[in-house]
Amino acid sequence: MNPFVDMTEEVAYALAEHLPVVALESTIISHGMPYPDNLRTAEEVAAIIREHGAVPATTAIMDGKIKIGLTKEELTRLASEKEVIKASRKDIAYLAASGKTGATTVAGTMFCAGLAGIPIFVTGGIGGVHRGAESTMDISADLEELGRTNVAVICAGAKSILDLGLTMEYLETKGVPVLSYQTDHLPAFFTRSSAFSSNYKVNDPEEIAAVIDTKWSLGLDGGLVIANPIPEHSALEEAYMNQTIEEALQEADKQKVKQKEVTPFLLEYIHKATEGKSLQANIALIKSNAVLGAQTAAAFQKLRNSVHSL
Ligand code: PSU
Ligand code: MN
Repeated sequence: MNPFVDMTEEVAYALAEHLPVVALESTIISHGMPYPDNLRTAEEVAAIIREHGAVPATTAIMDGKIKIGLTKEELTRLASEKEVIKASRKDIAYLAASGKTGATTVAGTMFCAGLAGIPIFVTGGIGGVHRGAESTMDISADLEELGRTNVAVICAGAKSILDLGLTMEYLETKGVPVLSYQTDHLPAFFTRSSAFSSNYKVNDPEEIAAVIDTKWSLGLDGGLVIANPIPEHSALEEAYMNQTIEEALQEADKQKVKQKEVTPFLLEYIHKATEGKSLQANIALIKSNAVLGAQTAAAFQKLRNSVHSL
């Protein structure tokens, strides 16, 4: 095992025994939701994953160690401390070398999960190509990571703070399949559909597991996006959300928000402007993703175990 990696016993045991494991990110805790909702949600998501037969493994860099699985104390630190660094691929080496602490984004978590050998990862929404990226070049490192690291990401699509059309183009260029769960549409995080279609509709966890397994068996390296629409009763009104997102983008422009601050700024603005409605939606969709993620991890592990026992 890599000397920088520090895995909990629970996760190490599950991996050694070929039991289903689900990786979870920590930027959603430190930068995606306010305290204490973030801590409560992280714990509830972990509980849902356990109830559905998989072991949750939240990743982060803590005091220079790449953590695979967090204790309650570590989760609480990430959820409540103000100055936690948002850790994407580019941040990991510095944080590990200097003994610092950071919460991993989708890109950061995919890297850590790949290092630990965890193929399935659950989150809320992925980063993507920002609106206006043709002049700002603001394209999330999440997309590059999806192009290179063998981890399947279960999410609720991407928020329309992004340019969803350009995000789909970029994923296509990188060879990343976008599968949508029980729908042909690309879900847009707060809403169950968008103006875009996914690449393929998938209907159950076994079908998802088969695509993942086949991809990697063929040597088609890189990730997959599995987009699970937000539960119907938690979805928000599209026109209302689009207007709020417009305001958020204008405010970010006015305040000249740049680089890694852009996404957290927009998320916080939307949270405040919707008086918590966006937070409730966020919590509902990540719990729903946790169910599908645990089921997919179980189906994928079953496939892999049956091959190994031949
Ligand atoms: N989108 C969300 N919620 C989030 C994020 C994105 O709806 O919490 C976080 C994730 O950690 C994602 C990161 O990986 O923001 C993307 O940041 P950036 O756009 O700076 O790459
Ligand atoms: Mn960016």
